[in-house]
Amino acid sequence: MENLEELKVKWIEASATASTIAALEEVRVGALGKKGEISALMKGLGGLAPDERREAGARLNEIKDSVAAAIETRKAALSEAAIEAQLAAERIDVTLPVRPEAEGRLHPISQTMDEIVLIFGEMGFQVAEGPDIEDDFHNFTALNIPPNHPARQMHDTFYLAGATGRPANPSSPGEEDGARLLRTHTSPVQIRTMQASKPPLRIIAPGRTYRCDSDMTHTPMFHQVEGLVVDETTHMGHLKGCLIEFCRAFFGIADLPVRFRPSFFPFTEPSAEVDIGCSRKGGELKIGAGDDWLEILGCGMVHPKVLEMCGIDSARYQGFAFGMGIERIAMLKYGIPDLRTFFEADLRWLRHYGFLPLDMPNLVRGAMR
Ligand code: 2U9
Repeated sequence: MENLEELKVKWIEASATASTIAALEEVRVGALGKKGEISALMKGLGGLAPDERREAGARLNEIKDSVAAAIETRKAALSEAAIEAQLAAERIDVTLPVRPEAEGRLHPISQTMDEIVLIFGEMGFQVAEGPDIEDDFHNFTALNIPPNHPARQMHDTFYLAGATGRPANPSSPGEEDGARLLRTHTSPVQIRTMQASKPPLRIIAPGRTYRCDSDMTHTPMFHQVEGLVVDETTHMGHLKGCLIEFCRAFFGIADLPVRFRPSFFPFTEPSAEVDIGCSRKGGELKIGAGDDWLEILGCGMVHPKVLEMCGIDSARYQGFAFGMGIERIAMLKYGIPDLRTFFEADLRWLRHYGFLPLDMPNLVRGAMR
């Protein structure tokens, strides 16, 4: 009997100290398996006298149950610990920033366009789009640009070659109204919008434009955003309020000085150019400070002839329009010194001047870095 007590203590201790499920299984096999120590003793009961067999059998059954219970208890504890360890190993902190840090960058042109769309979007403008390949009517004629205007010359505009693309008279390409060309401004988008829908209109047209020009400050393809508002009571005060508000929101300077200087465009009358206050002291440009001026966009009241050519009654409706070069205002806002670098697809440049995809512009923090 004393031996049996030792046997019980031995296997219960072995169960309690098994450090893995596999080790515990070895304990179970050693004690209770077919050839296990306790099973073997039970098999040997047959050789005992009836009284002894009854007593030893009861004792062995009690030991077997105790060891089995100890094994179950340990098994539950080990399983629980295994699950806890797995959960700890697989834990993910969803509040951590994305890793590894994104490699891609948004091009400053995309970022600047997003910012412009956001500001005008808040003012109630809708974004309009149109084709890059245009015809003479939508790019020039409907904008009151006369047939011999310099912009229509071959050396300023990319005309498309081919049956319908080649101008009838190369020195005066506009004579063939069906001539196809790469749009020189996004204005044809506004022309098409006016032809297709009735006022009131409030749209901006961002996109690529093309001019036959290439030097330090011009690239053959560049980006513009133009805007157009047409309604019955639209006047110069609306134009000024809208553009002053835009300049201040875009540069993130609440009291940015803005002035309107008389100018001329065939498609607007009166026309103006818009300057913002700056300083150029010591050769360094600072926007919003000092007593110097910097031109950033052009604008005006839509010429009545332009409204009429798009089927809008100029006696009832008036409109204002504006246009700006995106590269130019991106360079000013983000201190990019050389226009041509926008188009070099240099990854080092993009890493320096580009924007993180999640660094979305918003009105409070107009994408300032
Ligand atoms: C319609 C009527 C009028 C758009 C306008 C400007 C003045 C302007 C330049 C800025 C720099 C082009 O990129 S740039 O070279 N644009 O100064 N654009 S008013 O006027 C329109 C447009 C469409 C139907």
